[in-house]
Amino acid sequence: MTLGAASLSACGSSDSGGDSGSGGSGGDETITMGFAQVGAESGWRTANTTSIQDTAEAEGIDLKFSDAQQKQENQIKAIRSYIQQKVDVIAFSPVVETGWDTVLQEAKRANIPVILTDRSVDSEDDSLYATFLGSDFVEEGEKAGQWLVDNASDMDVDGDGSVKVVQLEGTTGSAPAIDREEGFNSVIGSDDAIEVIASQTGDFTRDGGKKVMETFLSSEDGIDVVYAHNDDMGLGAIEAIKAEGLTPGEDIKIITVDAVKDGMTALANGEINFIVECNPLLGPQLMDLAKQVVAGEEVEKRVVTEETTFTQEQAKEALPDRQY
Ligand code: GYE
Repeated sequence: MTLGAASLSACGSSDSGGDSGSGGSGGDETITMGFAQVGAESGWRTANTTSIQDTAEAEGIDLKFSDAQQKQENQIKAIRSYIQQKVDVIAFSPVVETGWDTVLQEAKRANIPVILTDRSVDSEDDSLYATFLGSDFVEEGEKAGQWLVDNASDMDVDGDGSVKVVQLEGTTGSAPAIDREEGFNSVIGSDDAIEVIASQTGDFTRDGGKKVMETFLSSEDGIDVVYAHNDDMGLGAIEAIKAEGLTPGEDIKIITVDAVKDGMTALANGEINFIVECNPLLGPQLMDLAKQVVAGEEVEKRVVTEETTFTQEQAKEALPDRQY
């Protein structure tokens, strides 16, 4: 904690090396942010990127943006280049949870504060970042599991007394894949009839979801439910299910996470059965936090975004006003 405060105030002094040197009062001094994005793997990510870019522009923040194509080494390279360029603040969404300490120590030594956005890191040393802004992925997994438990009798499509689930995991080692699985399992454990019979990564992409689902359909008998860690993989699974001559949402039930427009449309059309929302519009909160951190103000170490869930009926109501 003390270390965190030290790195925040030290950042104020690096800021005074900037153009006006007015000392972080939030006056007319332009803040430069380096943002290392995960990639462009999903509809969620696209909406997240747009939110960050649009808000930076609206707030007059000079944004340096890079897309790591889902590779940790690319993100590390981008962060190192932001350190070299002496940006005022670095923000990034770590593709996987582990392996960040070295580069984060480099940022800390350079007195550049870091804001974790959307995904967190698994590190013993929480002085390596100023704050983490993002969803509670464990809770999202629990919400998905709870809906399945509450609707278990309708989910046993073949009526054999057991609910057989296949899971499409997000990127291996990523916070949302780890936490959404954990949250889901912790809740379905309360119902002996529910069983995860197969689980594999689809890397959060539509194509990945489709390919893994094709494999499941040929290797597993009696699949009742797909639990996909995001909408895109669920949408890919829908294609695979249709190609088998089956009806998604009826012959095989589908639960996903995100609630982006394509997912919500499939939910409203009856092809998906339930979606847990994960809000990608982090730009406004991120830019607020960046201003505070650069000004040397104390911020909460953890800022959780607020989210809901959607049934098919609720998706029909929400769709017309959906921004992404
Ligand atoms: O759910 C998925 C994206 O980290 C919350 O990443 C994000 C996840 C999101 O690829 O669609």
